[in-house]
Order: sequence, then C-alpha cells, then structure tokens
Amino acid sequence: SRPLSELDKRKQISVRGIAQVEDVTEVKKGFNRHLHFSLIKDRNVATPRDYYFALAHCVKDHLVSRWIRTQQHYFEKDPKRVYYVSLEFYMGRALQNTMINIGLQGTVDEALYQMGLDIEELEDMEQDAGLGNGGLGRLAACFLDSMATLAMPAVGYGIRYDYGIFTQRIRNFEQSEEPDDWLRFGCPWEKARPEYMIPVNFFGRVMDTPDGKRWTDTQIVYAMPYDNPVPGYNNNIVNTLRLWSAKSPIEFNLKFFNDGDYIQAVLDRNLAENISRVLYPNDNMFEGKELRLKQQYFLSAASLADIVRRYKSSKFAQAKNPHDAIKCMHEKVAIQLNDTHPSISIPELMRILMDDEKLSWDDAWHVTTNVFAYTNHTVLPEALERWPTSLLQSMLPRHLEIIYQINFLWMQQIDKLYPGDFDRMRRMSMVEEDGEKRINMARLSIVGSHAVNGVAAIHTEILKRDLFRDFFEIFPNKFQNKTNGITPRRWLLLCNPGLADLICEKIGDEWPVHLEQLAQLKKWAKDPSFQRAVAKVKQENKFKLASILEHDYGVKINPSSMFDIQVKRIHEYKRQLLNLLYIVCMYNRIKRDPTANFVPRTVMIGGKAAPGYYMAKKIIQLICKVGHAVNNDPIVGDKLKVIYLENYRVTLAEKIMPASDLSQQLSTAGTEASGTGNMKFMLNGALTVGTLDGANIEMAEEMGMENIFIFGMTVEEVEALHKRGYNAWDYYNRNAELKQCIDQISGGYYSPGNPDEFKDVTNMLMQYDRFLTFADFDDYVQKQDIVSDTYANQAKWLEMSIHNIASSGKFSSDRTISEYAREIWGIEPSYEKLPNPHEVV
Ligand code: NBG
Repeated sequence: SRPLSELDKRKQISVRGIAQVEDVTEVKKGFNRHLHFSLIKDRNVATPRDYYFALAHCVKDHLVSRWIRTQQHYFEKDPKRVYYVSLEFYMGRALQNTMINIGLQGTVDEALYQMGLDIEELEDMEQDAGLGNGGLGRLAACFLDSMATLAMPAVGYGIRYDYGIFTQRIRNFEQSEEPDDWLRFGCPWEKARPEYMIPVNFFGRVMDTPDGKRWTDTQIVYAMPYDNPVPGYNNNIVNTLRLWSAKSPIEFNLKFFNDGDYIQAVLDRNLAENISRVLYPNDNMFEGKELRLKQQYFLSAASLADIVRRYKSSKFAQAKNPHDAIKCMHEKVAIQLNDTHPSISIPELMRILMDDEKLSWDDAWHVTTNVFAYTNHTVLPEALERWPTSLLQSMLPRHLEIIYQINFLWMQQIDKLYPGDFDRMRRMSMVEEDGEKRINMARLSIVGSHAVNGVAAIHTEILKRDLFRDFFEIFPNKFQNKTNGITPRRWLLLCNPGLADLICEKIGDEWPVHLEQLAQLKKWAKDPSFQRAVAKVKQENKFKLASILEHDYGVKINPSSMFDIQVKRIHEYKRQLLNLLYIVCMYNRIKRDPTANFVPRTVMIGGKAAPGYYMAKKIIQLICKVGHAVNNDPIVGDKLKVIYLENYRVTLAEKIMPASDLSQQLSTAGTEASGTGNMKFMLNGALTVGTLDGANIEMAEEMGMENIFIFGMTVEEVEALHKRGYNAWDYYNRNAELKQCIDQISGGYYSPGNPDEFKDVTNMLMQYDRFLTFADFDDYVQKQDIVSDTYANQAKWLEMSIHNIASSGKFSSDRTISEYAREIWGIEPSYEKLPNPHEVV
C-alpha cells in the first residue's frame, strides 16, 4: 500500500488556508516557548508527547482571547442561554479540530514542517476524550460544535470522568477491558476553576419549618468545574463545555479525627471523589446502580446551581427585584436534557425555586416546565430508567417528595380528563407499583418539560403512537421530531481532506457551514473525470487504512477489495449476527465453487460490548473465530477477509469513514432510534445496505431508493410478525444456506475442540430472538448479492457514491441544531462572526 507522500499532504492542506510568514514565525515561537517554559525540555530530550503538549498549549494560546471575548460578548448582549446537560460528551481529540476551526491548520503545518516535525505523529499522541459510550455521547459532541458554529450562547454540562469508555483489547478471540486513564499525562485544553466550586448534598432528611421545607443533615461533596473550549468554525466564537469533578470537602470525614483513626479518615476522603471516577459503559441499557444515580444528581445539582447563579447575575435579572427576576428565568434559560439521565434536574429546579427562592408551587412549576425540554433516544424497554423509590428515599428524600407531589397533581389532572380510568392512570403514573416501587423517569421528563423530541422521523412516530401514546393524546403539541445530524467539520473536512478539496474545487468552500450546497455535486454524478477523482481519493484513503491495520494488527489486506464495514456498539438489536451469517454464507459459497466469480470483500466489524453483556461478548468471539477460519483458509485466498476492528472509538472512526465502500446498518426496523454512524459513511461516499429504520429512512428519501440498498421488514411488518408469532425454525427449514450456517456454528465448526462454545448464540437465534434475525435473512442475502454485482460496475457504484455525498446535506448537525433553536429553545442561529482577536473594536 502507498501512503500519501509529504508533498501530497502539504498540497492538501495548502488549499485550506495559505500560511502567512509572520504567523508561521509566531507559531514556531509559541511552540518553542512552551517546550521550554511549560514542558521544561529542550529538543535533545523532548519526546513526541512533549512536542504534542507544546503544540497543544501553543494552539490553546490562540483560543484564549477568542474565548474571553465570546463570553464578554454574551454578557453584553445578554441573550437567552442554552444549556445542554448530558452524562456523556464523546469528544475524541481536540487538536486538529481546534486548528481547523480557528483557521490555524495551514500555519501550524508549515511551522512544524520547518522545524522538521511530523504533525500526524504529534496528533497521534493525543488521548481521545472518551466520555461517552456511542451515538448519544457523540451526538452531544457534534451539537456543541454546531452550537458554537451557529454563534449560539450555549454551554455544555457534563462530568469529568477520570476514566472514560474502557479500552477494548481482543485477546484469544475475546474482548477484555482496560481502564482508560486518559488524564495520566494531563489534559492541555481544560482550565480548572476552583473558585466556582459548588457544594452538592446527598442523603439527610427533610424538615418542616415555618419557612418551608428544609433538606438537612446532608453529606456534602464539592463539584469542581473544569472548562473546555468549544471553538466554532471560522467565526471566532469559543463556547464552553463545563465538566464537573467530585472533590471531598475539607472537613469530610475529618470532623471527628481526634477520636479515631486520622490516617484512615484521610484515606476515606477518596470515597466521596469516586462519584466522578468512571463512565458507566452501558449503551442502551439501564443499570440501577447507586453510584450512577449519584452521578446523575451530582451533574444536575452542580449545573443547575451554576445556571441559576449565572442567570441571577445577568443584566436582565439584575434589572429586576430578585423575586420577580427568578419568576421569569425561563425567558432567558433553556435546558435540554440528553435522555432521562439528567432528569433529576426537574425536581432539583423545583426544590431550588421553592425551598431556596421561596416561589409558590405553581410559579416554580411554570418556570420549570418552560425551562426544560427532553430528548428521548431509545424505545428499548431495558434502556428506560426506572429508579427504585427506596434508593431515592435515602439519597434524595426531598426530591422524592417533590416527585410524589408532581405525580399527585398529574394523576388529578388525568382523573379530570378520564374519570375512573384507573388503567390509564396506572399507565401514566410516574410511580410504578408492580414489583419493586420505582419512578419512571421518562414520564417525569415528559410532564416536566414543554417539549419532547425523538431523534428521527420514524422514531418520533413510534414515540407518539406507541411508547408515549397516552401522553401524546394529552399533549399533542409537546411532541416534536429533531432528526439527528453530524458535524461536517470533523466528519469530512478533518477526516477526509482529499474529498474535502475535491468538493471545494467544484462548489467552493462554503459547504462546511451550508452542507445543503453539496446537492450541487449531483450534476457531476455521471461525469467520468469527477468519478475518477472521487475514486482516486477513496483508493488513497483505503491504502492509508490498510497500512494502519497492517501496522497495528499485522493483517494483510487486499486494497482493491470492497471495504465492507459495520462499526457501532455490539448489541443484539443492531444485528451484527445478520452480517456474520452472510459472511459465513459467502465463505460456504467460495468453498462450494472456488472458481466461481466472486467480488472480493474485506469485511470489518468493530465495536465495544458492555462488559456485563454476555451475548454481546459472545457475538464478538464468534466474529473473531469465523474470521480466523476464513482468513486462514487457503481456498479463500484474498477473496474474503474478516477483520475485527479492535477498540473502535472516535479517532478510529475518523480513519474508517473515509476508507469505506459499504456501510452496514442492519437493526430490526423500529429499534434503532436514529443512528449517526450511518450519516458519517454517507457523507464520505460509502453506499449503505440497511433496513428501513431510524435515519436510514430519511437518508433513502434524500438520495432516492435507487442509490441505497434497502432490505427487510418495515416497522409495520415487524409488528405484524410479532403479533402472528415469530418462529425461527420456519426460516431455518426453508433456507438451505441459512441452515448450513447455523448447523456449522452450533456444530462447533468455528470452535474446534469446543462444540458448545456458541450454543448460547444459536439457541438465542433459534428460540428467543427478540430481533427476528432470520426473518430478514433472505432479503438481506439477495440485497448483498446485488451490492456485489453493483460494485463490479465501478462507474455505476461511483455514480451512486456521488449521489450519496450530494444528498447528505440534511444530516449536518447545523440543521438539527437550528431546528432545536427555533422550535424548542426560542433562539435564532446566526452566521455572524466576532472580530479577529488582534482587531480592536
Ligand atoms: C442512541 C440510539 C441511536 C441514536 C443515538 C443518538 C441511546 C440511549 N440511544 O440510534 O440508540 O442515534 O442515541 O440519538 O444511546
């Protein structure tokens, strides 16, 4: 394989920002200054990591005046603020994104070149900020980028986990987890703000006083804010992502040290700081752990205290008397809840408004419901949060009391609307009484918010017709759709500079902020010379990925094979097993007739399994074992290779998307709320084989059914099949290829010496597959065969690929965020630019 030459790289970057001599000199100076004063090293002893830190500090220097000016600008203008509260922000790396967004990339590249350093080597030293699990956390990160790019006065609030999503290792065909110690060498981007530390209360009891309710005898943990810059693209805006870290109070556990073990008391202070220790690694799965509830309240309480403090010191509030001011907080504050994870914020704001600010229940409720909006990200029942009241009672007694009161009034309302309809009251109550008594956090969030949204059209329809149907009946106007999106900066400009340049040559350089302009590319879809150029970029990206994979895993890849990729968290509903069954099917076909025509494929599957998710881990093991058999079978040669992409994460995605030919999106219709990986592939010119689920449907609408390989049941057909009763045996008996695959797996063909290795997987598929894998098998195989035929016709494939790129404008997170702004938050997106830092205004 042939990586880009030094000249090619420099040529690419030169298109996006010519370096000025003075700027280059300035960057070199800054870099050397940091190497000397911050790293305290000279070039004799500096390591690539030192150079990375020197560069990061130097780039950060270029951010700070923009950051300060942006905050001054917001204070002066005093607009309505938006707060995106999320337990996850899956940010990935910051260096290259920062350089691109502030227009410094060309300059830095030239400076490092002159100093004889390799920028990519330095960039590779940066740890991913892996503070998320998958789509939900990455969506929050894309939204921050878009909000800054659209000059919105937005702040992200999250937790500064000491350990992000675990590092996945594949050992002996199985996943093992390593802690992600991402802060080991420090984070050059963050700024601790100990002066804004906030006390957060836990446990204790509620007292009735003449002055109202008081929550007392609590244990206190401090929330220490760390601010991270979020630069907008080319507009000199820098917003803030504020991440909270748990700090033990000075006196914590030391009050009584004189009558006990002082050393032990000091050691125990760490216990309080465990709150922000580690990200829970579950995707689409609720686990009712006490520490997780502490994290949720810790984030909610610290963020709300901060939000209320900022509001009170705003010009708007300062111009009123304090009591009146607090009553109109919703005019200047919008808070978006990223799923129900931070939904304890709703009773927390009620508590602040009533107990601290002395508002009446009705005034407090008016403010609260107008401040909050709630985004639902899943319909899977096992993911819906239902906290036992016993846990809430001891950890957050005042909040449970408030929730009961909210629910009491809510039930009264239902009783008025539907007198005597007790079954409806049971269905709509926030308090679930069957089995252990629990609080249903989605119902609390719907009632406590003025807007509820799904994340793709089909998903929102399912919310309205199914999951939240009773609620939709009462509040038809509360429910909205906001189809997800991705930032075109990271997911095209940054990760695929070759394609970005090609697009610029055709349609100019405005598309990164006006992605709908990509539609203009349609007129060149059949143009042979444009097709050739697109093909060349794709091939170069494939060479590059192949050489990374060869270097990292020692696998030899046929770079002219179709790169067929499925990367996402491992989950039964995402049906990696369907992909696997077709792999086994292709393998058997090759063995049956090794001389038959075969379009070569390199199938790559990647993704993490939640450490406690047994079936997901089995699926990884099965993929790896099948890969082992296929890859080492001399009859197969380089027609088919199966590669498990270890430790899939934001940074690996940036390398994979530009090199992909085929994107697999196989969820059972009705289960994947949206998907966002699907959009990244499309934007980078991969074709999709997928079901009519989530945003796939809208992608198909945008590009036309002739440019996507859609297969399988619709949501309605899935529902009908569930009603009818699904029987895997019917499909197994009717399809000889399917039968052969299953018989091989269950017979131990891929687990020599241990025939029972995959019994649990085949038993699940045959006896209790909730996701109806076999029902879509036939159609999937037929579509995959068409995919291969199409790939053999490169002109056709490229035409479709260009149509994919050209149709992806809708899936910019700028579009998504503009809709949130106008239809939920009541603010306007803007393309205004702040002046450059050196310009005096
Ligand atoms: C996930 C969905 C995805 C969706 C992302 C972002 C959760 C709970 N949901 O389909 O599974 O794209 O959210 O909305 O993680």
